[in-house]
Amino acid sequence: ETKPVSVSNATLPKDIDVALIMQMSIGTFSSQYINGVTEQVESFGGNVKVYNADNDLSKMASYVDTATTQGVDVILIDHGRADALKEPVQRALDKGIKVVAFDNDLTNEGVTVIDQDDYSLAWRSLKALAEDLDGEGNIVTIWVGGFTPMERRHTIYDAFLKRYPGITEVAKFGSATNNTALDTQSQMEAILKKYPEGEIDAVFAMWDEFAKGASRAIKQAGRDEIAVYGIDLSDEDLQLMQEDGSPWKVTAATDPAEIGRIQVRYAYQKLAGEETPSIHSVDPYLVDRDVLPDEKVTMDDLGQYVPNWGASDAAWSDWMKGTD
Ligand code: SR1
Repeated sequence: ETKPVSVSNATLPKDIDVALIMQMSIGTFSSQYINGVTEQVESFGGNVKVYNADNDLSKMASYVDTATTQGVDVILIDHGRADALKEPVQRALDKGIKVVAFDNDLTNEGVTVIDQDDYSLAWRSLKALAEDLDGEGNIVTIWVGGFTPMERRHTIYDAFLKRYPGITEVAKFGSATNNTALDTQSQMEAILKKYPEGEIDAVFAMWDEFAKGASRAIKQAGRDEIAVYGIDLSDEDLQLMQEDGSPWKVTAATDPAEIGRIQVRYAYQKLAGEETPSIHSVDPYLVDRDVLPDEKVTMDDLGQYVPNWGASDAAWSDWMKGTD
């Protein structure tokens, strides 16, 4: 049994245990997101245990039950789908555990679900692509189904193809594997052989692991007529975008570490008995390589070049800032 402890005017359980249950942990988005979660929990006091379900939804569901049986205070869920998770999540809620989810379609009452406004993410990147092509050209699209954010991005992609009838999809592929970037690179190499110079104008990559693989294949093949329009951003992605002759021109993104921090803040607001919303969409920004300086930048410096980029003021309570 944990005893309550006062943090300024907020009363929280003592020794807060947080279970972060992830559908998968692939690539730099996931690692920066985990850093954000860990850093925010540690700053408030608490311990995080990370469970990686290796893309197995039934394993993910049983991790939720394991955390519930262990009596953690908070369960944070990353990806996953309601069809697999709604029942174990309800068991956690019934036991009084606070649940905050990211990137899924859970609707259990009491759960806050945050996302990156995937419609907006996809539209911003696609609109830049359409304008750069002046509404006409051939594109390759890299996407994988079955993930809530990907399905939402695809809804906008369908609308985009209707809105810009002069833009034609010549190829589409993608899969989430343990080596997504590398596997994408090999598949993109095959596509480049199939469609010689002049037959592809741009690539729309709906995940940074896809954008990395496509960019490396295009650069190695010397196909500098092809530009990549992506989604997501990490320190590694920024380096790639800033390389000389990088095909990766534009990306639409939020800061994955900040997503993790917001998710934790909502959980701690719940622990403190505060009101929290059912949904929260974090606003994404468009990052064009042209706004970046010659010297290397990191995610922490990006606010100097992308207006409004940086720490969000979402889900902050006065007690968290020590101002109540
Ligand atoms: C397979 S889903 C990958 C996406 O999850 C997060 O929403 C990131 O934005 C990434 O693109």
